[in-house]
Amino acid sequence: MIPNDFSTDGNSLHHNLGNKGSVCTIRVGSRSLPLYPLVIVGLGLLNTILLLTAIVIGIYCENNYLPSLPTFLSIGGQASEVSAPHQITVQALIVEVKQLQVMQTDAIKAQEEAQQALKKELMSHQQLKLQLEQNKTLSNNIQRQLETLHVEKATLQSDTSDTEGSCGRCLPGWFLANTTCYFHSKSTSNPLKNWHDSRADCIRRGANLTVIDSLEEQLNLHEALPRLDPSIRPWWSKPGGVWFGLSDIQSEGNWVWLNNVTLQGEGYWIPGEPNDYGQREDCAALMVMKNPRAAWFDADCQGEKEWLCEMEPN
Ligand SMILES: *[C@@H]1O[C@H](CO)[C@@H](O)[C@H](O)[C@H]1NC(C)=O
Ligand SMILES: *[C@@H]1O[C@H](CO)[C@@H](O)[C@H](O)[C@H]1NC(C)=O
Ligand SMILES: *[C@@H]1O[C@H](CO)[C@@H](O)[C@H](O)[C@H]1NC(C)=O
Ligand SMILES: *[C@@H]1O[C@H](CO)[C@@H](O)[C@H](O)[C@H]1NC(C)=O
Ligand SMILES: [Ca+2]
Repeated sequence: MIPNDFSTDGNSLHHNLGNKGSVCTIRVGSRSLPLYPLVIVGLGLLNTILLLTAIVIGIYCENNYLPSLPTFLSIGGQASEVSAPHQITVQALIVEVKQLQVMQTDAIKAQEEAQQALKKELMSHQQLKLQLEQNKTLSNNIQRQLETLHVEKATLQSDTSDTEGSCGRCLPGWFLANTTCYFHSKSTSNPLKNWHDSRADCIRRGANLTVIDSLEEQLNLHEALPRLDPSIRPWWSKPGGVWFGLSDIQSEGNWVWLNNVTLQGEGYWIPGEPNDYGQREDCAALMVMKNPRAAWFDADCQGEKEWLCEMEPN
């Protein structure tokens, strides 16, 4: 009878508390969690009180009934009737103590589980924090790299525009104007040459005397030449001007470019030019005048001057 009572009541209570415990475990990190220690302490105290009570009653009962044991043995049925209320009380108390012990164990288990879950949460939270920091650092690094690249790009762009002006796409000693490379023989570093020798020199350099195909080219050259050599002599001084690839050697007054294309339009002659002065001026030279549209004159092809070669860029 007694063991049966123990197991049934104990189980039912265990189930109840188990459910309660699992409910609390699910709500990890909620406000209800800090109540556990109080509950456990309360249960522990109650447990102890009940245990003490049970012991006291037990001792009391034993003392009470030990002397009357012979009576109990001799009388039999009568003794059982007398002892029954006390025995039931003790048994009930023992059962209750056991139930409380089970409850306490369950509560401790639930608390441990909750603590473990909390620890796990904290760990994953910390990991996330770490990852976030790493990502921040990474994105900062990328941002810095991007800025460095922007600076490098700007530097390269300015470098490119610098080299384009000199040796980037043209040979050393040549200069780029718009899309063409030019060589200007400066009187200081090159002896002056007549038109034919100038032409030969350009060919030797893998180029030609300059053919001015458009107003843009004329303007570009006019702008570039003074910057390269501000000391270009006035056209009337001897020997002045710069040979380029235009002549009327084949037929007087019929100005033809080196590529056998006849001069289209008026050209950019200085007023009064070409005048075939002395009837021996069949080659064209250019000057850097105030007006870039009035910069050419004809001169004796045997006269020695600077010259201007042109070549497509690499
Ligand atoms: C960090 O970056 C990775 C990929 O770049 C991403 O999958 C992850 O969610 C990020 N973590 C945080 C905390 O932002
Ligand atoms: C540059 O050259 C191109 C092609 O030769 C020409 O179309 C353009 O007008 C030129 N621009 C200047 C500013 O000279
Ligand atoms: C020189 O001129 C000729 C004739 O116009 C042409 O065929 C040749 O390609 C030119 N050379 C250069 C380097 O421009
Ligand atoms: C130009 O014409 C002359 C004579 O007609 C010829 O000798 C020369 O080869 C031609 N040049 C070009 C580049 O076509
Ligand atoms: Ca040209």
